[in-house]
Amino acid sequence: MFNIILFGPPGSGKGTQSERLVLKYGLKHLSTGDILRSEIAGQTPLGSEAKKFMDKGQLVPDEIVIGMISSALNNNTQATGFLFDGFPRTEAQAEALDKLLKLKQTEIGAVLALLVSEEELVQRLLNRGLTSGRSDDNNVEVIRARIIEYHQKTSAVADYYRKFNKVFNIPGEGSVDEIFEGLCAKMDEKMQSQ
Ligand code: B4P
Repeated sequence: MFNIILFGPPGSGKGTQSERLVLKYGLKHLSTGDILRSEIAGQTPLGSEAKKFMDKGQLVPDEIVIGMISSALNNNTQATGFLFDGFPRTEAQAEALDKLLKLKQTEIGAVLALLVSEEELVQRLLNRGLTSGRSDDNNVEVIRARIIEYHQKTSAVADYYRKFNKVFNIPGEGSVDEIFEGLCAKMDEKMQSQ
């Protein structure tokens, strides 16, 4: 089983590249952002709680997202590997994920970190906001708040996995194809050395 985390700030291409990586490597895609948006669309109690945070550009509380990932792992016992997209986003989430994977006698094989400048992130998210209908994409202040949350809480996740030599930086600017090639080169190298 080979599990990866696709890591990076909001708008760095995690969702875009995840779609391609899961097709190529047969991984099960787990995106906490997608799960939260489907809870909001289904008007569930979890969704209405999460929306309060997402609309302000804040992270949803750890206990909510850790519970979601725990259920998703239990519901996908046949998976041959997971791609975690947008999770973990805090050190507490990273520690919880490691414990959940250990119970399943597996671990994170690599953290692929997409590097993108802040101005490019803001531009991409504003562009997506023109068509996505996402309330967290169409307001520059909310976008900046998401980037601040990333620096204050999420960048520590990379430091956590760096202690285990699992973080690999991948250039995240350029065409979607070029970035995908960079990701695949590192994936292939890590899978072969496993
Ligand atoms: P997410 O759904 O994870 O969304 P994201 O970080 O905004 O986007 P992503 O990085 O996947 O987007 P992509 O670059 O592909 O999170 C949304 C919110 O949910 C969070 O703010 C938080 O509130 C909550 N949440 C989710 N997980 C959580 C957790 N674990 N804990 C707490 N809260 C959590 O796409 C961006 C745009 O760039 C697209 O329009 C795309 O087409 C474009 N793009 C992609 N690659 C490009 C390229 N190479 N060149 C130009 N444009 C590109």
